[in-house]
Amino acid sequence: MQIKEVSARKIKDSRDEWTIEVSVNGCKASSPSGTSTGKYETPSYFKSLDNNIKLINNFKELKTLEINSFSDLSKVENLVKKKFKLKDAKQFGANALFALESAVLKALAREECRELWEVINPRAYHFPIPVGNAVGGGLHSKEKHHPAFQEFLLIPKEASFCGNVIAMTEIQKAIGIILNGKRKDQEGAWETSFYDEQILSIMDKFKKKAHLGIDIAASTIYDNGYYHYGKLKFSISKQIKYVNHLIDRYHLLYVEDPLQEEDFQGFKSIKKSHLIVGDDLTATNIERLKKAFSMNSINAVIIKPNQNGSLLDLKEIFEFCKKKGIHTIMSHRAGETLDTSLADYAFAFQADYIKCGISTKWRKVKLKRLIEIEKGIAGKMFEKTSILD
Ligand code: 2PG
Ligand code: MG
Repeated sequence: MQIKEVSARKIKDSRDEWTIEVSVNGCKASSPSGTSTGKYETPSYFKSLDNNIKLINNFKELKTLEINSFSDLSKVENLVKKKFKLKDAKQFGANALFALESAVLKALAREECRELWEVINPRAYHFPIPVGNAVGGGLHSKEKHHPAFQEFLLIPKEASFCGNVIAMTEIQKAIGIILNGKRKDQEGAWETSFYDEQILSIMDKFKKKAHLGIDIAASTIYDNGYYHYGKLKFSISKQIKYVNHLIDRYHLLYVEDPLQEEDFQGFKSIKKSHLIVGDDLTATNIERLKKAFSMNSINAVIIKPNQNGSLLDLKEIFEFCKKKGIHTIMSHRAGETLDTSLADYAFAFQADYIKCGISTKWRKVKLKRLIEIEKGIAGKMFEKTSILD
């Protein structure tokens, strides 16, 4: 596929904030952004969003590129490095590079009449399990008195992706009735002024249908050696004890960022019988992931494409995780666009889980896209084995 057209503009995300959208041969891709951003994320832009837009709109050399496979994205990255004299293409800005690469792949998929995921991995077959944010707190909440933890998560137990989406949607509605939920936060999770453990006790009632998880996003409650819960402050060892107690008490299957983003050592002391997930700790950065793995800090990792920028890096991260038995969770951001490519990437890279919310249109489009892929695959299998032949 010859790149014939490239342009960039800014669009609003789900929080009404500006983000980048790139078009390649008429195929559009955009980048989300976080609210609780990790210190070690690749910067989103090269100086500024407006600067990236200007640079992409004047990047004529891109139109000399011929892209015929996923690995040809290296041609894009090499050109970015050469043109802007960068050591690493990611210095162009993670949001800008991700939207550019994603638009290139979408254009290739359209030219080849294939699905986006097929361009990366035509042999993909396994569907991720959704990890749905049912109740929100932390920096994602606008309530004056809100839970300290950022996300209270449902991990449903049905056999199909579609069944899992239906289950978690119904459970979130039922939880909303108990909480007397009126509003939803940035990610479509219920806003509430209930305390963390009250919410966990409510969610525990649904344990037959879904495992429970939490994203503590602990960097956001950490300051000067202590974790802050309103007027209470926990030392590091008390926080570790508290998290281990919650894991046992509520049978938590999943705990994301239980400690702040520097504390590889502390993460070692969190029980690994369940999923102990690095997000701000690892920041979708292969070096930090390797360190976290070698120190036994985590056994699962959040992977956010816009936290890194390079889809080639993402592939390497997934390969490393598969080799080492680290569970993978492809994840959305608090500020999302209506781009559905996250669903295709989760399937193409065979992520074990996808965290992309439960409700509001920005989250639902991604769930629907995976249901569409699931239906398409089931249809193809039926054609192959059709008893009607
Ligand atoms: C997280 C994410 C997404 P944010 O912490 O896992 O849920 O939040 O996009 O604000 O970083
Ligand atoms: Mg997180």
